[in-house]
Amino acid sequence: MAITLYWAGGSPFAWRVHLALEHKQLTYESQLLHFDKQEHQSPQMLKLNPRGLLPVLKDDDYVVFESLAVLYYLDRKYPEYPIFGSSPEEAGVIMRVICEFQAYAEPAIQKITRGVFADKVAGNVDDLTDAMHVVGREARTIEGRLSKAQWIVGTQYSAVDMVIFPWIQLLRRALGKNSAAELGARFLPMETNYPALARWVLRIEALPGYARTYPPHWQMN
Ligand SMILES: N[C@@H](CCC(=O)N[C@@H](CS)C(=O)NCC(=O)O)C(=O)O
Repeated sequence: MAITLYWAGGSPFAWRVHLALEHKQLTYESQLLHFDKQEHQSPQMLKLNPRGLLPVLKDDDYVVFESLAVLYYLDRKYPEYPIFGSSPEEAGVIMRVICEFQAYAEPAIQKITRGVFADKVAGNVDDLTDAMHVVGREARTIEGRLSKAQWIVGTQYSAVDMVIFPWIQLLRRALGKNSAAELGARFLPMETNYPALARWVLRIEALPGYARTYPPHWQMN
């Protein structure tokens, strides 16, 4: 077995795969690519994923992309430290909560983070405020789950935690910018507004191997 993960720092899709590899204690080669140098669009990468998107995972000769498919592959191929639960019922709930998050929360978070990082808050306040309402509603549901348990579904850290966590980190980073102060006023500080979610973030940050998944350029600022 020789696993290679092609990823980019700060990509929430790549981050979830990184968290899964660490949780499963797999040995893998980490290939950090840089979007600003268009490394994800090189002929070699386009051969692996014609869409030119990251993450891509290669395991010997097998190539898989689309982050959720990668998580699923890893769990089927390396069942130790399962990430899709310990029963069909639990797997169903994990997948359901992932699907709900991807359908309802992810587009809103993406809109907000893109707007903030592109410095386009001022021109899009109404749109971004609407997106924040959606995020608030979804975050309250997750807060409800985490106020009764340590992990989002079941009693173990699972794929649903790995899917949602990077988006929360990205959102916090975006809302922490001065230009987003008003937009983020009901979300930050998370310790006050979403205390169970804040404790869950700390729990994941304390996991072994977490530092290897952390976006390298975030360490600088
Ligand atoms: N649905 C894909 C989304 C992957 C994706 O959008 N990746 C972004 C990084 S967050 C990317 O590679 N963007 C490069 C580009 O758009 O050129 C997945 O789950 O893997």
